[in-house]
Amino acid sequence: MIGGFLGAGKTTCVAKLAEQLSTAGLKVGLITNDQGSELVDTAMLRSRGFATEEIPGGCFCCRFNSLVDAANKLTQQNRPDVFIAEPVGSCTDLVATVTYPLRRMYGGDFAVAPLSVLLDPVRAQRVLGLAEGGKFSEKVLYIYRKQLEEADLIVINKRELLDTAQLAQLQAKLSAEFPRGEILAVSARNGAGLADWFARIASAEQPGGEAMAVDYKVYADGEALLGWLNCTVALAATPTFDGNAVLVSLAHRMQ
Ligand SMILES: Nc1nc2c(ncn2[C@@H]2O[C@H](COP(=O)(O)OP(=O)(O)OP(=O)(O)O)[C@@H](O)[C@H]2O)c(=O)[nH]1
Ligand SMILES: [Mg+2]
Repeated sequence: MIGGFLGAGKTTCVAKLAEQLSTAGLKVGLITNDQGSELVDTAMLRSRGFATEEIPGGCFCCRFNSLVDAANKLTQQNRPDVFIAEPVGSCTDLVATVTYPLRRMYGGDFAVAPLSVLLDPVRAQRVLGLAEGGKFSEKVLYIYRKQLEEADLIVINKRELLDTAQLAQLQAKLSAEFPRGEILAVSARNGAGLADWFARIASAEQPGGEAMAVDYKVYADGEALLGWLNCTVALAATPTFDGNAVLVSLAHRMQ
């Protein structure tokens, strides 16, 4: 499982890991997950030729059966050696809701790799109080911090966005506040650090141990504070236009 908050770079990393495993001769099956349906992540991964199943309409931490169904569908398609699953970016408590039941009910069928939790370093700097900028409300922050608390591997992605001093400061802050997770720094965009991280995932199983305590009332309230927009839009015009410019302008207006 490759988790982490919204926009941390999960899908980008899933595609990179899938590419690397395929090159090494392994068959991969990818599982995407989000609140809506017809997920853009699924379309993106399928367009790159990967066998992909999606679990729409809620996190798979609350829909364990649909996760197993997705794995079974992929098994029928191409018998993957490795499944890579991307949970919804607002999802936490994956050890209790996915790893434990997988082990208990399907222990002989799956070996579960360490849980990676990605983070966007610019957001993390703000959220953890290292830089000025937008912060989360308390209940969303609760989810964000729970994700990091649960991580076996805390993976700082987009590391090229920070200079060396900023990266060291973020690493120190993370290891002080979330001492359980091992901290890695990668860039899915330029490939830095990916080989080490992927080797770590491939060579170990998720350690056992107590599941963390989660207050599901706060968790649910936090999720409810986040907004999702699911829609498909077709734009057409007779004179040609710059699609990127349209998207940038739309994003600025939403912001
Ligand atoms: N600068 C930089 N951007 C990156 C990197 N990795 C991913 N991104 C960008 O971050 C944005 C989000 O990436 P995704 O892979 O879609 O992130 P995600 O975590 O799957 O997002 P959700 O599924 O929506 O939660 C995209 O614009 C990516 O191109 C990186 O290493 N550096
Ligand atoms: Mg994604």
